[in-house]
Amino acid sequence: MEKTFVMLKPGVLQRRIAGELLNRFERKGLKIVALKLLRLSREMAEAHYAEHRGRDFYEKLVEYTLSGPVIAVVLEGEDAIAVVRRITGPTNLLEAPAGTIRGDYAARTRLNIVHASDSPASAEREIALFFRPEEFFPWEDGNRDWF
Ligand code: FUP
Repeated sequence: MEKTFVMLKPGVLQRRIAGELLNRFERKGLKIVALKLLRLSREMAEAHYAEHRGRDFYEKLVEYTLSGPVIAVVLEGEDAIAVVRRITGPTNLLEAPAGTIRGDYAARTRLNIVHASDSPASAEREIALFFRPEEFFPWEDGNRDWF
């Protein structure tokens, strides 16, 4: 099953919408297999956004990412990478339709409140940057009949 990485950026906790956003992924049927609250180090934020180093928005983007704790999540499901990107919406806030996370909540592209992997290679890299193998908890749907 495909895995993808999601980071709920500092604006999510500040706006008290962490539960609401996690619910969007869960109600679609994606499985949470790793999750933690953490504050990034500058090294980690720079490694995460390495591809953007040198762009005019880079420093402010890193600053925003460091401005408070983030929630890091690994989600699992069929075509999880594409499904999650549909739920988060496009990077450019003017293109993000209502009903997507960015369309509903992002007021500026640079503050687009959520990150989601955009390819299998970036999912693998980002998951490895944020999680150690022992922080994964795969589980089965065996208890479904109980509720
Ligand atoms: P995404 O994969 O959708 O997060 O998009 P990118 O990796 O292209 O961008 C990472 C972050 O850089 C975005 F969350 C916001 C910021 N960004 C800008 O501020 N301006 C831009 O033109 C592009 C990206």
